[in-house]
Amino acid sequence: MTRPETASVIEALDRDGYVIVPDVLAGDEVAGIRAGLQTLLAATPTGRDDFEGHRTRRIYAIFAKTRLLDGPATHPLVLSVLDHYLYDYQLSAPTGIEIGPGEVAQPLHPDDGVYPIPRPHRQLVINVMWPLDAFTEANGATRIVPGSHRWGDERPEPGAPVISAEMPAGSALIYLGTLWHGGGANRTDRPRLGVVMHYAAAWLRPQENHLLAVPRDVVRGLPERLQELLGYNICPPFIGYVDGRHPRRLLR
Ligand SMILES: O=C(O)CCC(=O)C(=O)O
Repeated sequence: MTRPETASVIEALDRDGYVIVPDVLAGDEVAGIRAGLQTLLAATPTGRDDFEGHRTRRIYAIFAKTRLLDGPATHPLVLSVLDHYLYDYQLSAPTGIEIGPGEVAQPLHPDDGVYPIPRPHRQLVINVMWPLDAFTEANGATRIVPGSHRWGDERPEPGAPVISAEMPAGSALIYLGTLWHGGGANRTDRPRLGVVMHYAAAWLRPQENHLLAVPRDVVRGLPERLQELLGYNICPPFIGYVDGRHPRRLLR
C-alpha cells in the first residue's frame, strides 16, 4: 500500500517532474556524511569536460569508498517512490558532486538521455539529490525546467523558465529521469556538496559498472537490499543470472 507521504511525493513528481522533501536526514547524519566525504574529495580530481565541470569534483564508485551513503541509498521513502515508477530497479550512477567556486552552469539535460529510447516514454530513471550544504541559486543549486518531464523532442530554448532547487541540507530532491535539469553555476567562494543517487530500471545497463567498481568482499558486508541495488539481483524473469543461478550465491 502506498504511504501517505509517498502518495504526495508521487503527485508532485507526476505534476512537476521533481519534488523537494524537507528534513529527510537529521542534522548529525548530514554532518557525518559531509565530514566523511572531505577525505575522499581531497583525493578526487576536478572534471574533464563541460559536463563533469572543470571546477567540480565527482566521487565515483562511492560504495567502494564509504559506508556513509548506505542509509540514504536505501531510504524507505526513496524505495517506495522507486517501487511505484520502476518496479525492478538498480543503482545506476551514484556520485558525490562538489561544485567549486567559479564553476559555470552545467548544460541542461535529462538523465535518461544516455539511453537511446524515443520520448515520451515511461519513467526508466529516477534520481535523488541529497544536499549536504544548503543549496542556493548562488552556490550552484540544481537547475530545473519544471514540467519538462512531459516533453517529447523539445529542448529548453534560451530563456526557458528555469528554477533553482534551493533547499536546506538534509532535504531530498527527487526528480524524474525525463526532467531537464543541470548543476548550477557557483558564484560564491565556497564549494557546494551533494550526493546524487541515480536509479534505473533493472533491465537497463547501469551507467557505472558496480560489479567491477565495488570489490566483492566489500559487497559481502552490505545490507542485502543494497547488494541487490548494486546488481546482485535478478530482474524477472531471469535477466542478470550467473551460470544459470541467482547472483546472490556469489556472495556466500
Ligand atoms: O550537481 C547537480 O546539481 C546536478 C548534476 C547533474 O545533473 C549531473 O551531473 O547529471
